[in-house]
Amino acid sequence: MKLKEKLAEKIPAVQARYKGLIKEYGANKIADVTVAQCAGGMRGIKSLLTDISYLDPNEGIRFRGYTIPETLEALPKREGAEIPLVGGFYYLLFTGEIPTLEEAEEVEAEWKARGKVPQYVFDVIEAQGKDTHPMTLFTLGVLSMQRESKFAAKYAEGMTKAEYWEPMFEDSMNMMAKLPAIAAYVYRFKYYGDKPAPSDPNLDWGSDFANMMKIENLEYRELAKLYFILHSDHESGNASAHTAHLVASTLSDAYFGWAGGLCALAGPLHGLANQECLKWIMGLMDKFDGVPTEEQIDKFAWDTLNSGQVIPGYGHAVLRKTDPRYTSQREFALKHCPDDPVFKTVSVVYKVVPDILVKHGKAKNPWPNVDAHSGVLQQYYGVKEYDFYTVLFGIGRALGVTANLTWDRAMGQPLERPKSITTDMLEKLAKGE
Ligand code: HAX
Repeated sequence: MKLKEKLAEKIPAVQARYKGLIKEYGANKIADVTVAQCAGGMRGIKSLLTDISYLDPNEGIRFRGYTIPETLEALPKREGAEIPLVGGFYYLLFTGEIPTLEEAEEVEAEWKARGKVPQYVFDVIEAQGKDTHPMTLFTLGVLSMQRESKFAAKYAEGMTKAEYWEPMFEDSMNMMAKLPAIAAYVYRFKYYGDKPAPSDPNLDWGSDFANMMKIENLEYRELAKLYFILHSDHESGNASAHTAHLVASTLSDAYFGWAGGLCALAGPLHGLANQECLKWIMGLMDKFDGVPTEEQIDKFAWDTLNSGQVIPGYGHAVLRKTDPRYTSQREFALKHCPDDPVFKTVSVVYKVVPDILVKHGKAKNPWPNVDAHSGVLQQYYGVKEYDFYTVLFGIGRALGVTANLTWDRAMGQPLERPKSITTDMLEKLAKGE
C-alpha cells in the first residue's frame, strides 16, 4: 500500500488512543521534577510523546521497536545493495511496518518525482558567498522553500484540524525529496566552485546523493544510505528534533520547523560535534605524525581536558553505553577500510578515552557517540571538508523529524508551552516552603 494511504488508514486509531489517554487519565502523574532537572536542561523529564523511535540509555536507539541491526536486516534492498533503501526506512518510521520492496520503491519514486529544486534556492545559497558556514547555506536553502509550503497555503485557505496532517505530509515528502540536491549544491559550490552532477533517475535517493556529490567510489552510495538511516532519529527530545517539534507546534510548517531544527543541530554540543571530532583526530595524528600510540593519545586527551575542553564524540545526555550508531559505522569501516590510518586512530582512541573520562570524573557517559565515527568514513571516501559533516547529519535527521511533525499534526498535538519559574520560586519550592 502507498505510504500516504497507509498513514490515512492508521491515523484514526492512533488519534483515538491519544485523545482517550488524555481524557481518561489526563490528571494522573507519571513523574516528578527535581530541582536539578528544572535548573539543568530538563534532563530526563518525560514530557514528549513520539512513537517513531525510543532511546534506551543502555541499549541505544530503536526505530519503531527495531534495533539498528534488526532495521538493516529487515528492510528491503535493491539487488546487489548492501544497505536498504532509505525510502523503505521512511515508510517504517511513518507506519511502524516493514515495507515490501515495492512499497519502498514507491516512496523512492515519489521522491524522484518531487526532487527538482527551484533555482531561487540555489540563488539564495550563492548570494551568501563561499565563506559562509555550510550549515548556514543549507538552512537558508531549506528556509527559502517555505513559500512552497502546502500546509501554509491550506491553512491560509482555511482547513479543519483533522486535515492538518495531509499537507504536513506533502511538505515532508517535498522537502525530503530535495534535501540531497540542496546539500550537494552547497558542497560543490562552497569547496569546488562548480555544480553537482545531475540527478540520475535510476539511482535511489541515498545513492543519488553520492552521485550528485561527485564521489567516485561506489561504496560511498552504501555509506550515504547507512549514514542517513543512522542519523534519522534519536527520540524527539534531542535539540534539533525538539526545536523542530516546538516550532511546528505553533502550526508553522515543515520548512520553518526544520530550518529551526537545523540551527540547533549546528551547535558543537549537538550535530557540529562530528566536525569537531575529526578535527580533534586529525590534530592528534598531525602531532604524532600518523597513528598515535595509546600513551600519546592519553597525553593528548588529558591536554584537551586540562585546557577546559570536552573530548568531542564522547559522552551523551541519555546514552550510558557505546552508541550503537558508532558500532554500526565501525562495522562498516572494518569491512571497507580496515587499514585506513584515521580509522586505526579512532579505534585506539576508543580503547583509551573511556578510562580517561572515568578518571576525569565528570562525564556521566564515558563512551563514544555517533559523531566519534562519522567523519572517519566521510574522509576515507574523499569528503574531507569537516565543516560539511553537520549538513549530512541535517539530511538524515530530517527523516525522523518530518515523520514526527506529520504525526504531531495527525494526533492533534497542541502548542508546546512549558512553565518557567523564577530563582526565588525555585528556592522556595526546593526548601518545601
Ligand atoms: N569530555 C569532557 N567532559 C565531558 C564530556 C566529554 N566528552 N562529556 C561530558 N563532559 C562533562 C560536561 O561538560 C559536564 O561538565 P560540567 O559539569 O563542568 O558542565 C559534565 O561532564 C557532565 O555532563 P554530562 O551530564 O555527562 O553530559 P551532558 O548531558 O551535559 O552533555 C554532551 C552531553 C553530549 C553535550 C557532552 O557529553 C559533550 O559535551 N560531549 C562532547 C561533544 C559531543 O560529542 N557532542 C555530540 C553528542 C551526540 C549528538 O547529539 N550528536 O548530535
